Amino acid sequence: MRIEAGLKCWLTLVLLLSGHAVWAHGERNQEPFLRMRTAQFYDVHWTTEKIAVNENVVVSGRFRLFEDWPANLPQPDRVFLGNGTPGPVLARVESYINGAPAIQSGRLQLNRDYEFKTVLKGRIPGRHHVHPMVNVEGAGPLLGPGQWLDVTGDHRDFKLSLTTVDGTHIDNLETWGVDTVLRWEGFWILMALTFAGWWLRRPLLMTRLRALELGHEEALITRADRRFGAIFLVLTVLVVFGAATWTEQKYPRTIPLQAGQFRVEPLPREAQEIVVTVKRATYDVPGRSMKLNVTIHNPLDRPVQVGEFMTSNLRFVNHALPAAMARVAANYPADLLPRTGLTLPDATPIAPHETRSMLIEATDAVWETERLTSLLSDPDNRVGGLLFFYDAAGQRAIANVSGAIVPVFVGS
Ligand SMILES: [Cu+2]
Repeated sequence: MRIEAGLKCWLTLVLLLSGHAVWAHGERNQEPFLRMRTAQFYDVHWTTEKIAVNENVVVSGRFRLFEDWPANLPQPDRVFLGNGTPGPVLARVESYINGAPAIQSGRLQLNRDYEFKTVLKGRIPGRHHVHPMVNVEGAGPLLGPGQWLDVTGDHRDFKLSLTTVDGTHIDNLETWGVDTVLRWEGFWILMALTFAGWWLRRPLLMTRLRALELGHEEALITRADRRFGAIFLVLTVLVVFGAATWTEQKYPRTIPLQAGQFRVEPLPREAQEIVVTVKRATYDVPGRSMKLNVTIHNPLDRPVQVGEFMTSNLRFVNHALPAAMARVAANYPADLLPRTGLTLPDATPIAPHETRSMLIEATDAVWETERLTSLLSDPDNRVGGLLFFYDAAGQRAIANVSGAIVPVFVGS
């Protein structure tokens, strides 16, 4: 009783101290190198923030597998498109990479972009944080940005209906065939208990050991035991064979689970890409500010401006650039949009073919709240992200940014 009361007290305290953001599900605990230098998600869009059980939400967008992929992680040779939610609260009914079904896993390429789309169906009511996610074999789940989704209704109404390739209509995949499975499980458990029971009803262990020591092991197995064993063996084989034949007849057309991999071409590359070289990157610990000293080469025939720095799903947007602001949807998760955005001491457009050294500052407490400052104690000490540029017509170009980062502990 006292323990229970104590627990309740602690829980209440934790609830009181926590904002709603604490209801996330561990994405902030991933090491910064996993979040900054693997899958860079952008243009992520959720069709709605509220659905009922059985209704769909579509999560779509793009991701780039970062060029400066951490050396300690396996390459993306087997990648699976999933969704990051707290448990099976949504059923993924469709998934695509570059328009091709992504039911299987497949190999993707580094430094290339992919377009994804997942259709998720409400299953368990509640308020859930929904992320797009790619799973890379050996590297684990790599999460995109998370959006809150309200699922209303009753879990008991959930239905996953489909029609198989041979025309069989399955009313609810959640319960389909479960009776048969339970019946067979029950049958085999009964068989096992009967077999074990036959032997267990005898005197055990010490008595048998004594008989063995005296050389009377023949007396331990009677004629009845042998007959029972033989009948049991024949019965087991007959049941297995009979059941297989019955199943074969009931479901004449079955397709084995597909163990192959899908193949998909990445999105086409830009003919000419803006090159960003990090000369010096520092993180000002007291000022909570990341400062990137970069050299930018613009190979295009039109001037461009820096519009956004994106890392670890955080979007530092240049508020002074309308083209960049236009890319931020009104319902985009506010916790991923640092309020001050991107600070550029020199924001003048970079002329065609110009190479410019410039300072890019991303200042916000979010570095702490998102626990990205632990990057400074990562053994490889590297920062990574994407820099988005826009020309006068609002056309976008994306560049990789990566380099070593040094902490600065004394404020300037
Ligand atoms: Cu989340």
